[in-house]
Amino acid sequence: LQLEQRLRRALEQDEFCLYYQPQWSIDGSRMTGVEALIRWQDPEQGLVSPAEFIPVAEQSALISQIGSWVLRNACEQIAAWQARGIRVPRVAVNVSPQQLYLHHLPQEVANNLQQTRITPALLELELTEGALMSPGLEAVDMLNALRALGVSLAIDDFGTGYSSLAYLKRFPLNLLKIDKSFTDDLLASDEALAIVETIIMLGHKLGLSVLAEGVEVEAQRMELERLGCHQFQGYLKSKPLPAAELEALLLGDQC
Ligand code: G
Ligand code: G
Ligand code: MN
Ligand code: NA
Repeated sequence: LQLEQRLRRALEQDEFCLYYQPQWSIDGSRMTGVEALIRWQDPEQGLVSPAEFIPVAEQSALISQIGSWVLRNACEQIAAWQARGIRVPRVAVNVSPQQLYLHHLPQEVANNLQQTRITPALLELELTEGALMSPGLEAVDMLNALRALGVSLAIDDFGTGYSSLAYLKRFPLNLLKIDKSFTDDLLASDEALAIVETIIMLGHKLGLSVLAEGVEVEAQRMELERLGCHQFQGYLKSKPLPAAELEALLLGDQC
């Protein structure tokens, strides 16, 4: 079977699940949020990475169905945690560029908020620079509509795309996520250091929070802290976790 057909079947048979990777205040003392990351448990091949199937889904209409599944599941999970009195951190969901076009994303988000009755500020949408710069997309209007619902907006993989600074100023964003490639080179390359420093300064000046992705070693975290970065995410402190493992971490935190 082609991957595309297998994905269609996976949706019907409910073979996807979400893992959650914690995000931390830069000193590592507080969990500030989690990023929801899709996983596919294929009965034939085991766990399939989204790096493998998201690009395929993005070339067909499937990405809108998978995107809808992710959004609904994340909201339902937040609702379930809230109902159980678990102190839920903000949950970030990745949005594919096509979801901005194929869908009325604000309406879909509004429907999910209404159906699950979650606190809107607990939901964050991660968009990419490329998606926001797409010609013909009224990105500012869409982002304003999303913010009006009370959800939070982040730019993923920041620094790798081609966003214009003029646009950045007009977009009602909350968070810049520094791409892992810059974190990787931070300690070894003056250029990477200059870029990271500049993104952090930009965040400060525009009133945006800045999060560094892919932090794997303590020396990276310390350097980011010195530079004034607000948050980090990475294997240094935690990898993406199944919901039950995240819950254990959250409950441990509370007592
Ligand atoms: O979690 P992992 O490192 O395996 O993710 C690999 C890639 O898949 C990353 O680029 C990540 O942004 C993307 N990805 C993970 N989950 C989702 C999702 O729910 N929707 C979209 N569009 N991309 C996702
Ligand atoms: O494209 P996006 O930034 O959404 O992708 C996040 C991806 O990065 C996920 O696949 C996640 O598993 C991965 N990831 C998160 N933290 C680390 C890390 O510290 N090291 C590595 N190698 N990958 C990471
Ligand atoms: Mn992401
Ligand atoms: Na990223």
